[in-house]
Amino acid sequence: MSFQMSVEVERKFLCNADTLKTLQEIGAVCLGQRQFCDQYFDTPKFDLTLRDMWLRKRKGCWELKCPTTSNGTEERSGEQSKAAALCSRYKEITNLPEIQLRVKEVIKDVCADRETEMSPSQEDESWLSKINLVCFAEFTTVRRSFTLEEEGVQVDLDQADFGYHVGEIEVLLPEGGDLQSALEKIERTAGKLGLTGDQRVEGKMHVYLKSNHPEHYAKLLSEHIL
Ligand code: V4E
Repeated sequence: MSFQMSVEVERKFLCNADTLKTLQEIGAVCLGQRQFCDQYFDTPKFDLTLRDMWLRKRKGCWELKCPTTSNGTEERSGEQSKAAALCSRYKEITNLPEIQLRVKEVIKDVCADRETEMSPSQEDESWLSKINLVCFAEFTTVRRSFTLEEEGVQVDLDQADFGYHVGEIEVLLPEGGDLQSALEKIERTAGKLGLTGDQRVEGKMHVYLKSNHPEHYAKLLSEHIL
C-alpha cells in the first residue's frame, strides 16, 4: 500500500520590529495564533537525526520528516540556485504505521533481538520503548500564521519558549509537485518581505540542540545535516 505524502519547502528568516507591519502592507491574511508543544524522539545514539530524519509528536499527532529523494541538482540558473540554497525541503509522513515502518528500517540492529509488534494507536506510546526511542527535545512554540493567497504560501512567525524567534515562508507540495514553482513563490514572498540575507537562518532545533545537546549539534554540523 502506498501512502499520501507531501513535501514541505521552506525558507527561514529572522523577524524584526517591522515584520508584522510588512506582512500587513503586502496583503498577508492572518490565520490566527496557536500554541503547541513538540516532542522529538531518537535512539540514545541519535540514529535517526544522523540520517536527517526527524520524528515528532505535536498535538497528539506523529510526524516524520525525511530527506526528499531528489538530490537537488536539477538544472537551475545561478540566481535560482542561490534561492534554492536558502530553502530546505523534507518529505512529511503522518501515517503512523508508515512512520513505524520507516523508523524500524533505519534501526534494524536495535530491532533485531526485540519484540517489535506495534500498535498503530496515536495514544499508545509503547512502540517507542520497544525500539529504544527516547525524547531528546521538548519545547513549546507560539505561532502566528499568515497566508499570501495569491502566492499560495504560508508565513509563520514562531516564538519558542527558550527565547528564539524565527519566521518561515512555507509551501506544501504533493509528492512529485512542481518544486521550481514552489521555490519561485518563496523567493517572490521573500522579496516582498524585503529579506536581503543570503545566509541560511537557524531553525528552532539548531538553537535548542546547541544549548541542550552540544556534542550532537556539533556532529550534525560536521555531517552537514544542520
Ligand atoms: C531540524 C529539522 C527538522 C525538525 C523540524 O524543524 P523545523 O521545520 O524548523 O520545525 P517547525 O516547528 O518549523 O516545523 P513545521 O511546523 O514547519 O513542520 S526537519 C529538518 N530539520 C533539519 C533542518 C535543516 N537542516 N535546516 C533548516 C533550515 N531547517 C531544518
